[in-house]
Amino acid sequence: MSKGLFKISPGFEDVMPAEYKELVNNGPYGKDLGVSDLGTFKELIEEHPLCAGCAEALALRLILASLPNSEDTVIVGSTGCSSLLFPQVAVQNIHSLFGNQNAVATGLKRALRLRFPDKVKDVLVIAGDGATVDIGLDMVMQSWFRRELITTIMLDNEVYANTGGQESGMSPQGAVLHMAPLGKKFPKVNLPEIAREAGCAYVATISPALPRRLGKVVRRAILVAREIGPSYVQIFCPCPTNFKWPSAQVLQKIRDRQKEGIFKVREYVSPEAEAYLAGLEVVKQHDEEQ
Ligand SMILES: Cc1ncc(C[n+]2csc(CCOP(=O)(O)OP(=O)(O)O)c2C)c(N)n1
Ligand code: SF4
Repeated sequence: MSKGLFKISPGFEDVMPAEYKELVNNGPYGKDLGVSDLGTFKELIEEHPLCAGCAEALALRLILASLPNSEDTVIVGSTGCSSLLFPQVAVQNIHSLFGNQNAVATGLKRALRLRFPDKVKDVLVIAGDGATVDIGLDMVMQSWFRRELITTIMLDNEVYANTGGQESGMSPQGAVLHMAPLGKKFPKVNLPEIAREAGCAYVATISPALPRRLGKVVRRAILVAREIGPSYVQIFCPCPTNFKWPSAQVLQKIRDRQKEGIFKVREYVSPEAEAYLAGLEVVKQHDEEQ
């Protein structure tokens, strides 16, 4: 893949906004970056439409800074708050119909392997909890059963945020939301456990309050999905707008929930994936530097 992935069409150099020119001239391609490098390159245009303090936006920036091979990565998104950000990132991405993301990613990954047999092409799904655990669960699980070599990342904001606050399978029991005024009656779906049982070789839960660990987890998940099997990362990023938290308190709320044991950081690595990762010297070095 050319490092000049995003280009300004000839004749438009003078009229393109300065921040887009910066994205073109200082994107992440061909650099070995990690979350510690955020701020030294341009991964996202400033004026994105997500709310102030949105933990999904933070998680997305950290994911973008952790891709091991950004110029040869395609992200498959789904309808939801995160999809508003995708048109403005410096990575190739596809928008899929709500819930279809793992089916689209499966076809794409297979096609890329046929078209570029000698190249590594990473395919990453990034979708909300509604798209992953509710409407898309069938296709998510079928991709795991078949051991498709893709990474699935759920942005777990614990609500259908983009449509105004319905409860999702990931809303905690008792959660009172804009459109669930009586409180949710059932506990959160344990998707990490389901992912492990369904055949994922690497499963992790993490939050943007732990940026370096998030970077490490995303990197490991993508590397495992190259060779060993599907991987799943669940990022706890509750929605301040729907839970009515002040923007500046989101990370503290996440840390509080971790202290209370409501949110737990977890990592499952299959023995095969463990051996594979241990053999990748370059991963170890990078992880130590972060
Ligand atoms: C096929 C289809 N069904 C329903 C919708 C309506 N819809 C758009 S966004 C959304 C909720 C998204 O929730 P989630 O996946 O949790 O992402 P979030 O917005 O919370 O980040 C729904 C139901 C749609 N756009 N397409
Ligand atoms: S509604 Fe919630 S998840 Fe959506 S952009 Fe706003 S803070 Fe983020």
